[in-house]
Amino acid sequence: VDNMRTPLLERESLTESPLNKKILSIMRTKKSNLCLAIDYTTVDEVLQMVELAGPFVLAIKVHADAIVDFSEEFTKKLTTMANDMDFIIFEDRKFADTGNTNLLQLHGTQKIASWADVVTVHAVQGNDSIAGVFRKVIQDPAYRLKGILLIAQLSTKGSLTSLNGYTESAVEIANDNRDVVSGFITQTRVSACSDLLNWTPGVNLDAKSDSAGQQWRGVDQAIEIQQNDIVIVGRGVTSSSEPVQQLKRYRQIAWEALTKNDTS
Ligand code: 6AU
Repeated sequence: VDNMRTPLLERESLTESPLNKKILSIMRTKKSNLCLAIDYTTVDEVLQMVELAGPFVLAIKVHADAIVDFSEEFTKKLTTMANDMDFIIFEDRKFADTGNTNLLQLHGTQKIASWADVVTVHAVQGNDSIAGVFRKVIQDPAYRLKGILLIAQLSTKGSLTSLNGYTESAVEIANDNRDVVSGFITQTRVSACSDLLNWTPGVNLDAKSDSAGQQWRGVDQAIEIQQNDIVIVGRGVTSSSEPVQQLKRYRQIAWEALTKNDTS
């Protein structure tokens, strides 16, 4: 397998995106390309896990709308922890509507633009409903949001993202909006461009699937064979009785896989 990845140090110095510069710098400093998906439903559980995971991860991913007691106090704590422990805050909102509605949701009850560094956006609604709206927010220093991840491929069984041309069209939207799109959510690396980061969910070292459509594979497959940059791990850590042990395990295996041929 050809290594499509440029060395991390080179990527960091080449990128014009402040968000990607920060991501690549944290990766190298913490030796971590691990994003933890914390899909717990209460603020206390989420924050307790953030406290444990902070030192080991590049990013913490949440689903704000799954947290039953979500509040502004929660996001204040989360941003303080992110600043102190040096990680990226990733809200997995998966925006998928008209540009006007995307904007309303970005500034709605959860005020996502104010506390998330990066959000997921589906490609399905097309370029004009994505680029302008997110660009306006990203360029406004009043907000924390600094980039979006376009969903190029989903991990789920039977996903429609594998229909002819879908993924390629998502990559085209990214190429046309490099100041807005920081990277992709994908299964297999979709772009050799060094400044588009490939984040991949569907990673678990001990299980292959849940009973609700999720498909998992190991880190070797995700990083070495499919050439992604960052692994997103959820229940492999969060359902374990020894999460810190699992955090160390995933972080080490993923980092070794990423930096195997990287001499920077
Ligand atoms: O390891 P898991 O299955 O416990 O968690 C995976 C996390 C979940 C999903 O909402 C999310 O990754 N995810 C995504 C994202 C990040 O957008 C896309 C996808 O294709 N599959 C997937 O699992 O929080």
